[in-house]
Amino acid sequence: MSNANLYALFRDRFPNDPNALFLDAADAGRLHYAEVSEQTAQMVALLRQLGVQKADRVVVQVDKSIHAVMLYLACLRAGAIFIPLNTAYTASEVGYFLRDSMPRLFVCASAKQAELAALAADCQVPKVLSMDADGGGEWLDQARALPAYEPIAELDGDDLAAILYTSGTTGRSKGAMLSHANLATNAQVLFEHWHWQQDDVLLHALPIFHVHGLFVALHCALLGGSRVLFMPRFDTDQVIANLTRATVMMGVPTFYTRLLEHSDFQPDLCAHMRLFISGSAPLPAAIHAEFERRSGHRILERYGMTEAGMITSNPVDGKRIAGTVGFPLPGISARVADEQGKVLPAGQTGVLEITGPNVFKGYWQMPEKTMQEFRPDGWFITGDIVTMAEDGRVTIVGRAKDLIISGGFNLYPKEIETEIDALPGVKESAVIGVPHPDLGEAVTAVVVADSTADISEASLIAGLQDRLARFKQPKRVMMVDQLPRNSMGKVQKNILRETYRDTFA
Ligand code: MLC
Ligand code: AMP
Repeated sequence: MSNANLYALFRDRFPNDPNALFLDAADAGRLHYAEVSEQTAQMVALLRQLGVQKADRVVVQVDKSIHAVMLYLACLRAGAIFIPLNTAYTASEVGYFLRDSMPRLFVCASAKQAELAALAADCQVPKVLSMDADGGGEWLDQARALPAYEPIAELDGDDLAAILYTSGTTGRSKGAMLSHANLATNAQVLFEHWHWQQDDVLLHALPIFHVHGLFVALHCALLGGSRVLFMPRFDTDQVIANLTRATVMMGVPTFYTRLLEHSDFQPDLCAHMRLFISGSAPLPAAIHAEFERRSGHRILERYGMTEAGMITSNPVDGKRIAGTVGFPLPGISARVADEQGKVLPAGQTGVLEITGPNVFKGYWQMPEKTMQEFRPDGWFITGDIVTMAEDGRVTIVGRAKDLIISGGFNLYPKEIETEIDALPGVKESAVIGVPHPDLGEAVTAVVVADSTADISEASLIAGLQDRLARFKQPKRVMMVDQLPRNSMGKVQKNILRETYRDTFA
């Protein structure tokens, strides 16, 4: 039987040409495909020296860089489980992930090492090494000093490749366990479905700690042996300056909104682009139309989630309809059901349920939680409210989960409410997503203070600094005397959303 290690699949597709470029990070360096094998083999040697074995977890919180991509590929190659963390997470958030995942190794930026190494020791993590985007840090120094370890770990498709944390309705983040086969099958389907070509050049401005930037974008390029214009973050000027060198761009809707706001964004920049892809959050139909007017391209919108990779996509050849997320990808079955799980006829609104080789292996050490999210017949309940037309085209109309999507990052109000409620002087709070022209939705907190407390919007936001990553902190806090509740005592968030809908207009 052939090796199901995802790295082996990529390696088989690397171009033979020794000059074939993989990552082009401009001033931050370039990496050829020929160098990937050598660099990852040295990193595998270091993983082995550190005692990282198959199925051991490696938690990584580092800035986006070529080296970070090599570390990811090295973990795949060694059969270790890669756990990327958002670089914005505070130490207290990182502590939760270390305790929960019990890694053998934690790799972090030098600037944070002193603080995080103490925390990691507290969490019984045996090894902490630093790695910096500019090539500094212990990880690279030590790896470069070692002879390469060439073998690729022999794995089964069900062996885990990564755990990606996704927040939950209860406020506790859950680690979605993704196998080598989950990632490989999804990558191959996207590669075919989006007609990926070897000479495609991908403009990559997404973070690499999420499904979108790490798997969807990089895996397509790796399967094609293609070149990637690898940017540290989304910077509108930089993206515009590089568009004429690219053929494919993947982004969250905020990328497209920001491009349209820039007066230099003109059709000639997009003349040889093949595909603009959007996902992770709803793309407003008005942006879709305006983008077509300004660029001549109809954005291809697709839909997915951490637990399942990509689920549906508009077609490359057929109609790309604004406001819809297209059809279930090949090999993935989808149905729409009511809350009890009764399957509904075409056209009716309900929760999307799916099954397929892309669906994850469950939440790390949360068997009950995993069971709740699957139907007895094995279908996964996405929590997205959709309609599916006769021909299978899916339109997302809402969410059954209390979730905010801000600039493509998912946030669960419960986690933010828990932190706000713990602040002195707060009686209770409700956190909602309010329409925002740049981010899609912006986190907004509605807070009731204790009768004697002297608290303000500014003092509350200041109180959250060390507790929540910046992107989770409310952009506005509204002080009220009481929260609207229904007869069951449940806070009526729909009323709050209506009341504050124009806050960022
Ligand atoms: C940054 N900030 C955010 C934010 N990003 N606040 C809310 N939501 C966000 N998404 C904070 C910053 O810390 C800063 O705080 C302030 O907001 C303004 O920052 P900015 O300079 O405007 O932000 P920027 O760095 O440009 O980032 C915005 C962004 C970025 C949209 C480019 O967030 C981004 O790249 N998002 C992509 C997320 C993504 O990859 N999602 C995929 C998930 S996978 P201050 O106050 O300190 O200045 C998934 C599955 C699927 O969902 O289907 O793909
Ligand atoms: P995450 O938990 O970060 O993986 O985000 C997954 C969620 O993002 C999905 O369950 C959807 O609610 C949302 N999402 C992803 N893509 C789209 C899209 N194209 N349109 C609307 N929502 C989307």
